[in-house]
Amino acid sequence: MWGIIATWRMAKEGLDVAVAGLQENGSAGDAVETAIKYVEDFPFYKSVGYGGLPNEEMEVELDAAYMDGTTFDVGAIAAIKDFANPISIARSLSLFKVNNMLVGVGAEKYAHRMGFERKNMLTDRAKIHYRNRVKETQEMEISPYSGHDTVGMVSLDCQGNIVAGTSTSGLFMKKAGRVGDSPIIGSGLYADSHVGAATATGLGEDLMKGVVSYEVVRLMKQGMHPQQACERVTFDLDRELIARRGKAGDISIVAINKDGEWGAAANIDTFSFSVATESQPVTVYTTKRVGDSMVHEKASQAWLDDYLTDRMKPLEEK
Ligand code: SD4
Repeated sequence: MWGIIATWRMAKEGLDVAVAGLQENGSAGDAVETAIKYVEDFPFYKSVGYGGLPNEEMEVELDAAYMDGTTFDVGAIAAIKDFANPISIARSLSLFKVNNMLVGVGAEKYAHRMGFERKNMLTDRAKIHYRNRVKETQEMEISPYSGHDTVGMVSLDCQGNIVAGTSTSGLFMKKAGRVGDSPIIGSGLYADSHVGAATATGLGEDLMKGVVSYEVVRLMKQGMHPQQACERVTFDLDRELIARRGKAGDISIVAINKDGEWGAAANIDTFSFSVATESQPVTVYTTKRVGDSMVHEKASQAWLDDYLTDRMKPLEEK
């Protein structure tokens, strides 16, 4: 039995490649790294890797993490600049006994020493987005923060190993040095091969308040189905945040368990996710909350195409 589920439609093409490996008895670790690298390399996704939107100072700072649910090895990097594949750097850090999470200059020194590919991650398109946003915030007093497409992925392989990974450029226009939930074990991701794994996307500052990925795995350990666990954690945190703080940021979570069952939930109407298992080809769903549960709908080919067309359309300077 194998399976893989990831946040957003943008993971689809990466999953296509990863699934070929899983079908051939490949490892969940390789599946997650391969698929996330694919997303990192694609220049039109604005919140991951190359083409990711920059911080306030027009610099792209990237966060990524990797967790092996069998050994509990964890590796993470935060606020790293100018490296092509943060997920691979995070995975390599997971193999050490200590120094598993590196930030900023320290992370860059490590990546350089290990021979990871250097790359200027700021694209001309991202610069246009940046300049447009500066104008918009000046003229319309809108919040500068947006960008909500972190790739989070969890996978189960035929050997029963479960792995989780994340990669993001974080929030558009964030402060230099700001780190979200994505590289934080327990918040952005968590994996336990005896149970399952979960990963989140949304407003890191709020996701961290619920340590959501660990919570989902904890509930699955108590016997909850991944779908129910994702719903419970998403809706509970949404409710708590509104009660305590007046509003809740975006929360979206996907999960898989050791039997290859999966789940997804969000407190927003625009969330999509990509999933494949031994009994299901790569499928993209959109999902909406109806009452106290989520209703998943298979995305049509037209929706899938529109998503890409929209992200790849020419961008004009305002
Ligand atoms: C963060 N959670 O840095 C990330 C952003 C995100 O989809 O998920 N974007 O807060």
